Amino acid sequence: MTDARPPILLLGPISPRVGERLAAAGFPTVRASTADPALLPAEAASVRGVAVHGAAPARLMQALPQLEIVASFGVGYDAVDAGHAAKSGIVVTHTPDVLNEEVADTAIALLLNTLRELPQAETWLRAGRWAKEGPYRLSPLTLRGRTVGLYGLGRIGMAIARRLEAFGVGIEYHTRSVRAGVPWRHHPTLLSLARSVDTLVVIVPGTAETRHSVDAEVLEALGATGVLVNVGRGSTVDEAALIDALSRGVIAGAGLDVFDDEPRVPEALIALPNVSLLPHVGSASVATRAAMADLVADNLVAWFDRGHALTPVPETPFARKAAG
Ligand code: NAP
Ligand code: 8YV
Repeated sequence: MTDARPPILLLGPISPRVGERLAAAGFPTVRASTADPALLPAEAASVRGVAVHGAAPARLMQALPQLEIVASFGVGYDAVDAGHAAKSGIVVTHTPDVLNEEVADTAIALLLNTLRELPQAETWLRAGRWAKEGPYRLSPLTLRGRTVGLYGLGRIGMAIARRLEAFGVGIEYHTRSVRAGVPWRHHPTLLSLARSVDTLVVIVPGTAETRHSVDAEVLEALGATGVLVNVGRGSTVDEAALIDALSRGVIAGAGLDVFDDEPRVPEALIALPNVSLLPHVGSASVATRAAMADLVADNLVAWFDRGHALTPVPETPFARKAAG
């Protein structure tokens, strides 16, 4: 199935490793900084594959007449129009599994930072306040005795749950379908989960169904000692409702790695003392990002060499038609 290597478009701030891997495999590459069709290079007409970090909307795919595959950097592909790709016979790939453990580590770190105020304690030391004023305050919150509700129990949710088991806390979860072979209590609704736990960890994809599903009612159900951690997508949480709940003591704290309008984070959120905020670093180690870059490149190579992608998204389970 190997034929002349087609040009691949590298789109957005994608890891240089993707381009290096493709060049080593003999693929010519062209670059574009955004998905704006007006800014595509002249070679766009012959591009058959895209490697993208960020958005790949329908208008981009429509502007690439020979496009066969969009290889997205990241497991969440909410910024890629997979519905349009499916209708157009274009395969979309993502990078599942290779980042599970890194993101789960980040989720646990964020949970502990939020509860135990560890970033604030370090700032206290660095500012010389330990020596001048004495120890940092005792954290009002602790992980001890908590029950954690996982909103999402897929690849990453399972890696988080396995870690939480070792921490000796209660675990319950909400997903649309019951996950076989796990001992934890399933809740058929998010509200039922929130009523039952005091700590909610969000690790669902950003979809129309999950959008703003963590709303005022869910936050209120967590209660006054409640803590929210979001490592999924910012769109899942109603940020205005969260800021209101944190400001009024409806819940006790929140740890957020993802936001509704990244990289813009509301000043009202930054100003709150009871939040721990990270700039979407769930998978952001050199090693894990390299594994993600390799999977992006491997998907493109497998598609053009062997006629099938390694990790297509469920909407586009296609094999490649013989090149015409
Ligand atoms: P996954 O294996 O597909 O798991 C998704 C889980 O969410 C499943 O348990 C699924 O169960 C559940 N789910 C999906 N839609 C739902 C809904 N409407 N209501 C309730 N549950 C729902 O995905 P993953 O690999 O674990 O990744 C999850 C997400 O994490 C990604 O899509 C991405 O957005 C985010 N992420 C963030 C970072 C970061 O840096 N912060 C890094 C990697 C990934 P059911 O299908 O049974 O409902
Ligand atoms: C990446 C992620 O940081 O894989 C995902 O879904 O959110 C992260 O691993 C992101 O895709 C690229 O910035």
